[in-house]
Amino acid sequence: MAEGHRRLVAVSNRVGPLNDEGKAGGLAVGLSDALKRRGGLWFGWSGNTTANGTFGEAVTEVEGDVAMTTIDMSEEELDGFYFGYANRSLWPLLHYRLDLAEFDRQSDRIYRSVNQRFAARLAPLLEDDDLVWIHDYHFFYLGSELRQCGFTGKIGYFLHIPFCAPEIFTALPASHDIVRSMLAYDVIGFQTDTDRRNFANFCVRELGGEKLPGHRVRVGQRTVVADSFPIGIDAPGYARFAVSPEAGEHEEMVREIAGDRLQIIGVDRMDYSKGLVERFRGFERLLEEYPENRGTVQFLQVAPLSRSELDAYVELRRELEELAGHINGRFATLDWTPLQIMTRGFTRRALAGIYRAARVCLVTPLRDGMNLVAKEYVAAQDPEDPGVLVLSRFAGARSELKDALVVNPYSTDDVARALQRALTMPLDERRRRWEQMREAVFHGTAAHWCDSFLDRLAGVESEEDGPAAE
Ligand code: GDG
Repeated sequence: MAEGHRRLVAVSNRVGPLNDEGKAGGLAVGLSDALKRRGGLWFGWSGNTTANGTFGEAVTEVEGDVAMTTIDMSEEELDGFYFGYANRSLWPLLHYRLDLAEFDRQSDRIYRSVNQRFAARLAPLLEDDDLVWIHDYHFFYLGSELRQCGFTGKIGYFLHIPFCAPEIFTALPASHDIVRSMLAYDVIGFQTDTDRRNFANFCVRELGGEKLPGHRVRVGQRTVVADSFPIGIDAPGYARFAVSPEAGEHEEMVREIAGDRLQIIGVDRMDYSKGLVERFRGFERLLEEYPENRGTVQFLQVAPLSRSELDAYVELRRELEELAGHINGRFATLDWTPLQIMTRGFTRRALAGIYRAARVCLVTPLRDGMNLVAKEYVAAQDPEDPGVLVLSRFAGARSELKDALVVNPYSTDDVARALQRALTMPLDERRRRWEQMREAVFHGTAAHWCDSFLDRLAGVESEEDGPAAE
């Protein structure tokens, strides 16, 4: 690691956990791995709100070489910043759901002020040769706010979710402010080439910028690197999880309950971007069009509740439960329930065992930055008898997992056909496809993602020859 001597300072909305247990999501797993290997500081929100309505002081806990510094925010800030701007405006917009995006100036104002306050608390903790790495759509303005506080060291930014087409992004009233402020970063990382291109095209078309060789973009006097760095998983670690005793118990349990039936699995936070309604309809179509599957397959959807404070998520849960009831009502027999949906989560090891027991994994988001479930499913398979991945063309993972069965998740027929093909695929074809995907997952690991981003950040010459042009 060329930049090994520099301290890593990672910033994300939620901080920790550092261990590999519990229900940590993709971002936490990738970052905790990086921090455990290199040491450093992890900065973010504590998960708590202050009783007295003020923004809290920074509190630090140290575990080994990693310091975790968190701050509280007020209820009003949480509401405007997190539930409001981040999850009612940015999340739907960046996932191409303009129909669900809400824009109001109050949450825009709070989002900016929370970014400013995070910067004010973080800046005094920074040293000039730190590598600061800011994560995700909660903190678009944080880099420029840190510059306002006088920090002149390297700052990188990684967007975990898609960067939508400029035609969509311009609907956001603050779209120009956001992209201009992003120019304060030295390296801006995206999951895929499509996201990187969308960002560069926005700079060209909306801000009069130009694309330069080496995946750089110039706007006015300011040049930044805007490139893709696809995130991965700790593949060897995950493969070990899948043969751990806890995984084994769960694998056994699923196999026992399934008996001779083939198991189909889906694992997603309950989020409208994951295409769950369309997926359930695809499963229903399978049972309609290919009746030989009635009584011989079963579908388990694990869907831990997420952001249940927001109406769109409450509505989604209602719709999914109703649809599951409808499908079961229509096809169930006394001894067979076709579809089961579970909103409780599992430990990571248990989940690895469940993946291993499933013949097919359905990963059919309508849009997804990457989708780590697809990679985990591949890593968890038994090499002698691997399952089949059905993958949306709109998941970032699609560009690496070329031997998945790729579907258009909006097409019920396409999903049903792919499911039928997956359920009837001969062992030699399953093995051949899985081996290609395994190769990709073991090549593009979380460690690789992290090192390639930080090497690029450490190596970049600052091309700050003045503020971005107006
Ligand atoms: C965002 C982007 C991008 C799920 N259920 C349980 C559980 N999970 C874990 C999975 C996986 C993680 O949550 C979900 O990661 P994804 O990548 O699939 O999706 P998002 O949460 O939307 O993540 C995404 C990611 O950031 C990283 O950049 O890939 O595109 O949207 O690790 O296993 N974990 C446990 N129990 C569960 O029930 N323990």
